[in-house]
Amino acid sequence: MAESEPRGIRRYSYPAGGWGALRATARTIREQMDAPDAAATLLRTNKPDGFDCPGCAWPDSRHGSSFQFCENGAKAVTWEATKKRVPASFFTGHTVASLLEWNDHALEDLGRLTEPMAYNADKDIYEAIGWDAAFARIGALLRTFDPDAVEFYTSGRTSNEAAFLYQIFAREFGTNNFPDCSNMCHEATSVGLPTSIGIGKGTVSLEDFDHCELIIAMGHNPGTNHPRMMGTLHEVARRGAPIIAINPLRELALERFADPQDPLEMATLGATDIASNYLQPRVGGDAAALQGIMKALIEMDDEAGPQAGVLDHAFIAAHTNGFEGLAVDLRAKRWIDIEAVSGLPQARLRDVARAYAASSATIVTYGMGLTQHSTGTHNVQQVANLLLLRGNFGKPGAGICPLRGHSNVQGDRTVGITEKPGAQMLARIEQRFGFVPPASHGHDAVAAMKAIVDGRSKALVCMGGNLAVALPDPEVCLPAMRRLELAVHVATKLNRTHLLVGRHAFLLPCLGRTELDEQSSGPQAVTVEDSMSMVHASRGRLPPASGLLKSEPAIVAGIASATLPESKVSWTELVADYDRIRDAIEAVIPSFEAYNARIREPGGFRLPLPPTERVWKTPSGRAEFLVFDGLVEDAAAGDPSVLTLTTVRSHDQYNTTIYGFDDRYRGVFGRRDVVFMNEDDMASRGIAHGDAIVVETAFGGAGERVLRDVIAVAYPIARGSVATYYPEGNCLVPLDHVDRASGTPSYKSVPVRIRRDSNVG
Ligand SMILES: Nc1nc2c(c(=O)[nH]1)N[C@H]1C(S)=C(S)[C@@H](COP(=O)(O)OP(=O)(O)OC[C@H]3O[C@@H](n4cnc5c(=O)[nH]c(N)nc54)[C@H](O)[C@@H]3O)O[C@H]1N2
Ligand SMILES: Nc1nc2c(c(=O)[nH]1)N[C@H]1C(S)=C(S)[C@@H](COP(=O)(O)OP(=O)(O)OC[C@H]3O[C@@H](n4cnc5c(=O)[nH]c(N)nc54)[C@H](O)[C@@H]3O)O[C@H]1N2
Ligand SMILES: [Mo]
Repeated sequence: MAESEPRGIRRYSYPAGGWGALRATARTIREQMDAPDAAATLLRTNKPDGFDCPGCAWPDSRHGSSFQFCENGAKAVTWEATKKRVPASFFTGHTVASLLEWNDHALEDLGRLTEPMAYNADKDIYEAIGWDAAFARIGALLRTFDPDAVEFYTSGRTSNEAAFLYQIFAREFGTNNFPDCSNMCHEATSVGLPTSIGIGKGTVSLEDFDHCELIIAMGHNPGTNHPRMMGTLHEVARRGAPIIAINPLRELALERFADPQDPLEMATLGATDIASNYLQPRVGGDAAALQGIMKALIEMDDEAGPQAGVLDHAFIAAHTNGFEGLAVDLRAKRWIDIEAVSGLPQARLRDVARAYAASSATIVTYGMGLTQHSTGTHNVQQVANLLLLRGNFGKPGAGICPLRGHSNVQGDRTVGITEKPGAQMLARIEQRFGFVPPASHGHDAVAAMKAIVDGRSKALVCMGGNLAVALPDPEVCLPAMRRLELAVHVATKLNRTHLLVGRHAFLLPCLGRTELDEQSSGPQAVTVEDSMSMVHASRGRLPPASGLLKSEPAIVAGIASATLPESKVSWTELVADYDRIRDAIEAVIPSFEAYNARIREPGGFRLPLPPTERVWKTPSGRAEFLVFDGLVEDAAAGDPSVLTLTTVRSHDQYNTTIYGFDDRYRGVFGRRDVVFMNEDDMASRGIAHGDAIVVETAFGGAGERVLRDVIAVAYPIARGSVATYYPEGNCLVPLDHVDRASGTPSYKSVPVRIRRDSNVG
């Protein structure tokens, strides 16, 4: 057994943020950029005349009157604006097979791609190719496939303009196969909330955080993944409004945070307590916890009477359906089951119910900890139920706040990236462009990969991202990618998905957010939509990483013109001036009226959110309480030898982009091969801190999956729960382990058994 602290594992004894964040930023800048360039670039992040930070979708405070420091935003920006380059000659010296031995960090750390490349299967290398030749070859190949055998993936950094052109191209080509990163992320929100409140988006604005009396923060880690949100939480905590964190892991930033924007805290090495109450449910225990809180509320209401105001009966009567059904279901649920499944004692859930009943304006914020479960859609709907019980929609300081992932993942969906298009959008596409778009439903991300695995899909076009690595089940997905006839990747940096070449593969390097996008009518702006439905412009200023880069809209237009010689769309004209693309978006998507005028206003504009006016676009015209019969998420629950594994991001990564090997706030330095475990779960298995362990799935059939070469790290995590990093942990997630309602992979609820690795140590 291991004795003292394992290598690289030590407690981080400072608050989150603070000087540690400033130091880490300085290091990142040193590694990737020259300091003066970095300063000028970072100062233009999220400013009205600057670019939108590619880091996250949290909105900008009053649209950026002053610079907002953000460590992980700085990493995202400098990682894109790096001085490192991958020239075409690099590929001559490295076969694709040899590059596949490299890890995610090393590949991306090579720097920016600089020239279009085409795969030469005879030599197993990528070779430089001119843009026109690349487009011509891609177009000729695409024309040979049945359109429904081609997948068009979008990663959520794509601008509204690029995403819109991309969907128009794919639909004119003839398919609705639009896998996108949102399918792995907030699809449970997009599917769950429309049934509840009539729209699949968050309902709060930043101003609401100035008025809320309580925040319940569930399943997200803002100190790492939405650091600019920490400024907001810090303000809320300082004015004394309670913040209740519900997370199986103790996350430092939710406990204590020093705001680098606060000179006094920085000077005095002070910090602010963020969560006033921290509940650690079992992984996958959220639906049960939410039902426990609601059950307690209903019991309080039953006791105090309807006039006491525990529930907002006037709101319930005027605006909702289904309350009685929910109340009956919750009264019948047994505390003993709720406690067992949530892992939380009744008394703790009652505390939350009391705090909630005392607040007249509550916001619930949530992230992947809620959505990436086989019950993801139900989890989200239980959050909506909780908010509806006290009328927490359509009043200041209240609402639901899903923390979206990529900086424009929400916008991509708004402008038409969807495998299930509505009739209205299709009719408007036909009206505006004069072709008949297909109506039959296409593939989401998991369905697309299944079609590739089965050989039904032959070609894949990726607008950014690292699809094969981001999806579950690399043992199944990676080999399947090698059977593709054609793969086309529009990208800024090299990653493993680009190396899973089939017969034909192309690597098309594009401009990033930070770079000047010059088209024939002059410099262009693109637009993006943040987590709070604000649409605004983003203008890059840096000289492009190479003279050979093209913008994403220009690349879509190039592929489209070459693929569809008879196209009804004037691709060249649209790309010459992005105002024309926005006019076309306005013609197809009704909520964008006066698009070009409105994005010229500083800060942009907000898309309509009917629930904020207590208007419910559901079939009944009311908000719906939705009963979730179940409590238990996975079949193996109840078997004490089975633990539930969740996969999380470290502080030094952006999804599959691994910036570095530290996870400072969780006390991990220079390694990622760790599994966080509860000390009691370790003791009962004879595992010591630092021991090599084997993690094996416990689905109970043939073909269980195994993760080796990892160590156990004792961590304050709920009993019965374990956590490891994404994407390393993806080998434990079967491709069909998904939320049936939304198709979201259940990356955060994998039943596993863990034992000491007897071959090591
Ligand atoms: N720096 C940085 N920023 C990012 C990203 C990044 O990788 N790096 N990714 C972007 C993207 S695409 C996304 S989607 C967001 C992701 O942002 P988050 O949603 O914050 O992402 P995760 O790290 O996956 O995990 C979230 C939290 O969920 C908790 N959790 C795990 N399982 C459960 C559970 O069963 N119940 C509850 N209640 N909590 C649970 C984990 O302990 C963790 O604190 O961030 C975006 N921003
Ligand atoms: N186990 C597990 N798996 C997960 C998750 C999890 O929590 N656990 N989270 C899921 C989630 S929420 C998401 S969103 C997905 C992420 O899935 P993806 O969005 O597919 O993955 P990323 O890692 O964000 O993609 C990184 C690549 O994007 C490219 N890129 C960067 N900037 C640009 C740009 O401006 N333009 C273009 N064209 N390309 C660019 C670079 O080449 C880079 O290598 O992963 C999912 N997978
Ligand atoms: Mo995401």
